[in-house]
Amino acid sequence: MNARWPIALVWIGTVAVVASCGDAGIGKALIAPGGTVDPEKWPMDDKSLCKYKENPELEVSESVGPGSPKPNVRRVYKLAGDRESRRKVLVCREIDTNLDGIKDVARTFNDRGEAIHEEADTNYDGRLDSWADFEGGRLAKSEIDSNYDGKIDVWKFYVEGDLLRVRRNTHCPNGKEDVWEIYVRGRLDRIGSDLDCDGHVDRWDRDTERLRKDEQQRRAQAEAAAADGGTRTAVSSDAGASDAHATATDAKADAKTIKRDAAEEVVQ
Ligand SMILES: [Ca+2]
Ligand SMILES: [Ca+2]
Ligand SMILES: [Ca+2]
Repeated sequence: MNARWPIALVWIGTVAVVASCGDAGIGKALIAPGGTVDPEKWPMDDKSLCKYKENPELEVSESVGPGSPKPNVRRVYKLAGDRESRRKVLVCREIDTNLDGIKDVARTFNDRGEAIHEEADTNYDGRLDSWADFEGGRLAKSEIDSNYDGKIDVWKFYVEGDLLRVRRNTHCPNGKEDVWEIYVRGRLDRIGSDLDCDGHVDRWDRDTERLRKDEQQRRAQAEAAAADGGTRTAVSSDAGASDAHATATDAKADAKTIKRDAAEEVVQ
């Protein structure tokens, strides 16, 4: 197991800084094409993401959000239920968050009021760059075009709202994932890197410092338990060895899962 975690973190940090510099450059105007910072001149067509115009049976309500001089929030409703239980249900809500007269984030909802999908133009260049899917109202998957080039390069997967895996395209020209981040109990546990762009992980980097601290804590607890029980044989080098084995097996299992996921994506 390679222990180059700090390098990996610095590298990802660098990517993030470059991305944010790029963001600042691209987003200087912070106005989508056709938009303007002058609310008096907001365009008639606010580039609705809720697509209510194609569905005349839907009801629309416009409201003023915090800090906005004019309505910048649109809610779209449908009528649901039979005659006795007829009610208005929110199906889509969209907002012009940077107040340029162009809608830039929209979320859809099911009949139970749970979020289904969200899409957003986060740098206000007039093109969507962030998509999220929800299951049972909780975030399940998000896809992000982090460098705003029109291609998704970050995929995040959640289980019951907790981040589990992140895949990134950082350097491979085929646009496919080349970095895999595995999270355990919400914490980044390891990073797999595909160095030669063949779709397989070549190197796993781990947070060795955290593993060392966890091991220290485990030993301290085991020693305390052994002292209580009158024996001090609980801690042995075998325990560390079996942990290391479990970790290696774990990483292999992940590599297999990732290969399988990649294969499934090819099929799709
Ligand atoms: Ca806007
Ligand atoms: Ca955008
Ligand atoms: Ca991209």
